[in-house]
Amino acid sequence: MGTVEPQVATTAETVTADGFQLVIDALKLNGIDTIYALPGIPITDLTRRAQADGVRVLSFRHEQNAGYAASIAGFLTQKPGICLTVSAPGFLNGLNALAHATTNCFPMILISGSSEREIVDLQQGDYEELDQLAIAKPLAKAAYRVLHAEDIGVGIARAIRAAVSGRPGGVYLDLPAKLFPQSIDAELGKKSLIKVVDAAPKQIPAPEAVRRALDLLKGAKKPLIILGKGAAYAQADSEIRNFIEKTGIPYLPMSMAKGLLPDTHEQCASAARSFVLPGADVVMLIGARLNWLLSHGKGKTWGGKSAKDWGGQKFIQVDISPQEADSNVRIHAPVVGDIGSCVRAFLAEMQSGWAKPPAEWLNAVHDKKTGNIAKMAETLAKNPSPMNFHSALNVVRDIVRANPDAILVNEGANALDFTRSIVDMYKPRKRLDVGTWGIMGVGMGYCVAAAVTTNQQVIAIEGDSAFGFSGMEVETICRYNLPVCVVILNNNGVYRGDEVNPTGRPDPAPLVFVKDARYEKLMEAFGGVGVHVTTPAELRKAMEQALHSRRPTLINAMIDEKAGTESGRITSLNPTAGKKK
Ligand code: ADP
Ligand code: TPW
Repeated sequence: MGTVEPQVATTAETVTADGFQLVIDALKLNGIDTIYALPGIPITDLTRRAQADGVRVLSFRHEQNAGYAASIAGFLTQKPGICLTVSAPGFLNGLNALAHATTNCFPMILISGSSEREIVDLQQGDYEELDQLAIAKPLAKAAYRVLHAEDIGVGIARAIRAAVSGRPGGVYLDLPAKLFPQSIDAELGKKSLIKVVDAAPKQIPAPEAVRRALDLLKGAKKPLIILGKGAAYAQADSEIRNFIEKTGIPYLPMSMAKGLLPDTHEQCASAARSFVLPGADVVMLIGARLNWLLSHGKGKTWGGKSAKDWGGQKFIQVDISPQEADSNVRIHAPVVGDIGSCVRAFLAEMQSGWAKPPAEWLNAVHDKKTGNIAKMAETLAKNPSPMNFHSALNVVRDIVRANPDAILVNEGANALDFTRSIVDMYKPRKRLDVGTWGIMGVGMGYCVAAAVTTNQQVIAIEGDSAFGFSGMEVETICRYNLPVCVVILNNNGVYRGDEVNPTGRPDPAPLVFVKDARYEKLMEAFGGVGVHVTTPAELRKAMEQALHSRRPTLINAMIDEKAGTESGRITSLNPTAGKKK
């Protein structure tokens, strides 16, 4: 321990390569240049030697955050993000992020060291014994174990293909401790490695599926297009924009698809969401699932009479997964393929001419949208004391408009919902948030990966509860001196901070935190800049300084503790809050 080992061992007769080296070489051969890790037995030397060999190794304080970083690196780059952990507890800490990657369709590989197979299988009690492969399987798109050094090349190649091809997802790769010191002839080792060719092959949609979809869209009186994060992932930005503009159809971006076209685009219907969903007659989904975030395509949101009623829309679904269609409601026109190829096929087919949707529909959407934007502008212009979500986010909105290349990381409940609706995004893949599960804890891991993979300024808008899940990684942000500005919208608790313990006993209510906590001091503890602000003017100044300096900064923005709704916008899913009404 403690020294960098030589890359190859030389004896009198042969030159050998060990398992450590082959793993590093296999990753490098496939263009993987960054690992999000937390060292320990048996992968300590893997982190050390990877760094010595030119791989960027970002070392975290908790594996969950390393895993979230890897997952979002996968989303941003289309290459699998690599998370490297120790066995049993480290693996389990990383597993959350692996499941998150699978759920969100992000390509990621969780590589965990593991204990001795013979002892694990007989349950004889090894150091950190756990049957990791079996546990990972149901949560991963694929899971593999490599036992012999000569199979490392195949193991890494299979993991990469599984992560990025088709619908992307999380892959688990189990590397037992005994694998790393195994030596094989260096030449043989080199030959055993595989450079994966065409890891995510194009999937061309069938011409009849393309025509069926366009015929349906053409015949619509009130068409709508919904862009999901699959569309953002696909990196077919100009084709998607051309397609939307050529159709003239209003579109709604899902949260992480915001900015694919600027939110200020005249066809963007975000400000008229509750009008266009029930109003539309034909809806084209591009890289978005009809899951809970879209009320499963039915119920009152879609104009249905009750929670289970269909609203009568006809759906076109563009997705790489052939199994996705009909998951919730009937899909009249599934188009299976990668989004770039599908949209190109639509554009080619539309050469023969395309009429814009009826003016009646476009005008109705426009009027609704203009009215709602005007109402919001009034709210944003207010300057209440204490500061509330709106007055704080009005500042963030201006800062993002002035810095459209900055990446916005966002988590919380109210902090999430208000930011999503108030802060316009102008470029693709600039908004990263809680995703399909609405998960808290992605914040600081996402910030690290966003800064590292893009070198852009990162702004994180965090609820005070949300921040707590990954807060210790501000040390990581300071250690690597990343241009991250964290803004905590601090209302003293989960959702809000004014609840009291009804018994009168000294324990605070379960949703309430220490009042007026000085989170900014956490950043100062590691050499970053901490700022405590109570007004929009102070917030603006602090954010401008952070972006100008690119220094790690944490702004503790004090918000009215009475501001905020329980569960934010999803109160309807909360049984207790529902009963209270
Ligand atoms: P959102 O949460 O933004 O609505 P989802 O995560 O529900 O988005 O849906 C993303 C969809 O995009 C998934 O069904 C996935 O199969 C699909 N997808 C991901 N990448 C591609 C791609 N390159 N081409 C086509 N579909 C894709
Ligand atoms: C892994 C449940 C959803 S939102 C939230 C929690 C705990 C925090 C809301 O408070 P916050 O934001 O962040 O201060 P705000 O603006 O409303 O005050 N554990 C996980 N994921 C989720 N979603 C939860 C718990 C939850």
